[in-house]
Amino acid sequence: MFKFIHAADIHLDSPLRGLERYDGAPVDEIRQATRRALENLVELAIDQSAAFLLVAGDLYDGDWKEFRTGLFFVSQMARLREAGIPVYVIAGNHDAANKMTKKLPLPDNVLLLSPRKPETVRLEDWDVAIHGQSFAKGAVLDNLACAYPAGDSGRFNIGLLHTSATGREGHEPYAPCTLDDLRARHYDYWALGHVHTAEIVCQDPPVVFPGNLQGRNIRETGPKGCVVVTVDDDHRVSLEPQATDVFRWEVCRLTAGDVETGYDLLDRVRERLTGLAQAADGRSLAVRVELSGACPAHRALAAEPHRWREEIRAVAQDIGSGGVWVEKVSLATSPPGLERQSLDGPVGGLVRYVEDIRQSPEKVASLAGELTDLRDKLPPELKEGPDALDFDRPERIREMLEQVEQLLVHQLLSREGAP
Ligand SMILES: [Mn+2]
Repeated sequence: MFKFIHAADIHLDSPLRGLERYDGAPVDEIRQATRRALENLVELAIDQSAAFLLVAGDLYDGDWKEFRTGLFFVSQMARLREAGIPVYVIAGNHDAANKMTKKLPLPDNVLLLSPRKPETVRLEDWDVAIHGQSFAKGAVLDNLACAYPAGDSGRFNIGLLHTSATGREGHEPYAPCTLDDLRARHYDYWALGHVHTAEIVCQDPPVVFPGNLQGRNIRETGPKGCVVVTVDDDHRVSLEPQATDVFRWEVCRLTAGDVETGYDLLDRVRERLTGLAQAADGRSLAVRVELSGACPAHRALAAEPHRWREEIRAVAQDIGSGGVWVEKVSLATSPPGLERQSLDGPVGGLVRYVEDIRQSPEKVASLAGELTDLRDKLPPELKEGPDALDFDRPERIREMLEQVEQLLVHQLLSREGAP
């Protein structure tokens, strides 16, 4: 029996984005988060007496801005050397061989596999063979897995691969491969990297994305960490995900339904944020609060959105031992059903017109086309990042239409002096 640890996408010293401009944001905690997560990984490997550690690409976020990034990695690997734990690393698209201009000698327990061709490392103590290949350049579009060698018979064979597999939303389609491509190698475990959301692609043989070690923005939500893999004497595998993150991102989605007043809604938000803070187990949290649904409270929220956003921030402030930060509040509630239907005249017509576009994929697509010129004029923060106005995604267009509808209805009704 032996254990090993499978990690990927450490993105050491990558900035965490989305809270920089927040008053009182825990800036140091955020800046150091990827380093603390790496320390947690190293401690875990030592605690578990791991036979070895695998890093399936994107150890670094890119070329080091300063040597300190590399030195920090070296210092952590030296701790593993003292514990007798070897480390096998492949480079991914972010730290591909042609991107890294600075170099430091690695401790002799660390091996970075070749970018030229698949390399095999045999560990006699454990009867293990590790097959892997680093990315030579950032954008590898070839199917690397197909060139991996057949497994050694009798050994526990591991494939170490940075890949988008058959494609995952939000991830560049690098070193693509299918599950059949992987199966054809007859390995006992595929240690994948690149996709930041943890996923067990297949149980038999295990094909695993551990996700990244530390969430870096609101798209990387929930616990982040690595997988502890236990292999018994018959080469049966059990998987145990372990969190290594020190700062967590969450989205709190709340469908308001029957909520009567803004204060009732605050109670619901408080309850949900308390639950998230408990699950975060002492870590600081950045939460995006998304409120939707047709509810009587809508009128009050739509009348004073700025005030209710601040009320929600205030609720977050007194929750949780590690601190809860509201990354953003999205107010997308709507008037209760009856009220909505009873809208007549031009306002009712407007609501039905917007609804008609939202329901029709063709109309959404044609609207997206009309918005192309606007895209070129957007400021950078609206072109990329978590809040980007991404006109290529139909669901984003529908979301914007809903917001536009609410804004217009509210403005029109309050000008008319209607109820
Ligand atoms: Mn990657």
